[in-house]
Amino acid sequence: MALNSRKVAMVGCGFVGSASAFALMQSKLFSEMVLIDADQNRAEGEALDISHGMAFASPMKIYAGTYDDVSDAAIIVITAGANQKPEETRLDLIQKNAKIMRSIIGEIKKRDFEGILLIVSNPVDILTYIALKESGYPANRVIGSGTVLDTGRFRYELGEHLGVDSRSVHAYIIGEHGDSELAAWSDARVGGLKISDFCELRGHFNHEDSMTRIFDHVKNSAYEIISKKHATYYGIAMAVVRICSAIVRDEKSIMPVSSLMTGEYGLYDVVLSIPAVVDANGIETVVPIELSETELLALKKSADILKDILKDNV
Ligand code: 6V0
Repeated sequence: MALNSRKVAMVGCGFVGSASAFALMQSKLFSEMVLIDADQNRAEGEALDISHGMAFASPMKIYAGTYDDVSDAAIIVITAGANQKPEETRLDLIQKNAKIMRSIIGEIKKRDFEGILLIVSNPVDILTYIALKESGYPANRVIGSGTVLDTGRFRYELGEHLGVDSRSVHAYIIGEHGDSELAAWSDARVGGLKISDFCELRGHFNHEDSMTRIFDHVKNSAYEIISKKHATYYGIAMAVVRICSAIVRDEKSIMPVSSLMTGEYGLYDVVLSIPAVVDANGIETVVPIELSETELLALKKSADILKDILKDNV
């Protein structure tokens, strides 16, 4: 079936799926959106509720559907699966969510789908790897939201600390979207300056301490939000819009989505986040930014943790 570049499908309409669908409706990127959930009532309720906002945005078709409706979609966003409960890590979700991911990919594979799979469910790196292997699609078409959200949180916190627009902060969180992620400090720039130089420009001379505190806060922010409101969804919804925009508009934007490593930093056969050029075909190329020795070791450790889990679960 010919691909409809203005059509998106959302599989999973819980907190993350519905917030993402709501943000996508407002983004005006698509003219058609199909919502699918194991709980059909939930998908129908969300489709109705979100449609009622359309009169204040712009017209599009939003409906609860089935897998028969995904064949011509440009992007299928998968947010289905259990979320973290207080005290749970993302990796604790693997058993439940791997099974759900396999069943969803099984359904998609029965259809003639030629678009991009965007995996959001956690643990996102492991589930993206599973989606890649189960679907048999080329690696450029299977993307995880990875550390795009963490990077957004990082840029926000750095922007607040330094008193600049977070969009002027170029700094990445890379590796696992989870406890072993790391900040690529050596590559971080604000308005072209090294982050340490920008700190000094702002009169912050204890930047080592501040940077440690900011990174820890970013890494642990999902735990903090979940302990306070039981789920996180607005930040990731905006990250989903950002990734979809890069695909739909063929932007060639660079963002740390999770993708299959094929030798970058000596890493193979593992999915994790490093910056990548994202366009209409999904991942155009990964951008192996320069890392310090300590950062490289941390990235390899993150990859080892993910590989150990893959060994036991895939
Ligand atoms: P939720 O609110 O429990 O929603 C999950 C939805 O999935 C429910 O509506 C279920 O009915 C549905 N579902 C379950 N099984 C299936 C199936 N086989 N087919 C279709 N639908 C199904 O969870 P929430 O929306 O909060 O989280 C969803 C996932 O996103 C979790 O794995 C989270 O950990 C993950 N997140 C990922 C983030 C990221 O940065 N990648 C950020 C936040 C949450």
